[in-house]
Amino acid sequence: MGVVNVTPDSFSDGGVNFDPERAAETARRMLDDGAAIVDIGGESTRPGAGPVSADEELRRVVPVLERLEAQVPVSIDTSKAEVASRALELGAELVNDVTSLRGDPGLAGVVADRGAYLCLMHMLGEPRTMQRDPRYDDVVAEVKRFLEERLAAAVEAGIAEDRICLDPGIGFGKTVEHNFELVRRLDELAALGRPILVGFSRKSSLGKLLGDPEATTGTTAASVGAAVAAYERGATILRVHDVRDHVEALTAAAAVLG
Ligand code: HH2
Repeated sequence: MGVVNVTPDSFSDGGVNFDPERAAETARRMLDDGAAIVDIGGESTRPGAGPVSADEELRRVVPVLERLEAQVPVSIDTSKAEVASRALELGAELVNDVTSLRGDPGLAGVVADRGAYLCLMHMLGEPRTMQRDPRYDDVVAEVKRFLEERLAAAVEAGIAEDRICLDPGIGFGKTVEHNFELVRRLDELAALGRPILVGFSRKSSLGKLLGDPEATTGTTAASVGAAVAAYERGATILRVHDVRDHVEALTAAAAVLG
């Protein structure tokens, strides 16, 4: 899954794809580079980020979706029913909701009515405050319990279980060690029976691991290392910014692992 942030302020690619023409070009290039789907988002959820209105989010993503003319497999990274609804009309097939249907009471109905795919992600708190001293007794057990409960709520709301994937939410209310432990024990989340999505790409834990305690991003090489490890532990969808590097590495890893 290639990441296209149509935002001025995303943590690693803020501003790069803010222009709709440029964003559409990036999305097409990611497909050429081997992405199966591109995740288009109009709201940054980086630590400290504040919310964006539905009107502003629509102003950002609709021109990109229009340019792609439903010719590219698209995931819409949004928590808002109104944005998801318009994106699905314009050809998106998956709704990637970092709030796991807790942000907008109308979103579950939109996903259910349209028969869209859905990603449910774990987040502790909200982006504005989530990195202030996150604590768990057992991070994997708690994330698993949360995802199990949100999966049940989504199914209860009429969304077909076989359309749902789950995501531990790397960096969303977690320390460096929490993030690595979640990938190390990913098999426990995979035991929920749904495909697992992991988004470690460029995240600050990778920069911190490599010795910079103030890092806000990680390198491509470190991202690829984390993605290959996640794949080996059972991840089936890797959400990444540098598509070609990841596709090459994962192709080699798949050949070795068989
Ligand atoms: N991470 C980000 C955004 N959306 N969605 C899922 N399912 N999983 C993730 O790990 C995830 C996500 C944050 O990364 P990015 O989109 O690059 O940055 P920003 O939120 O600043 O736009």
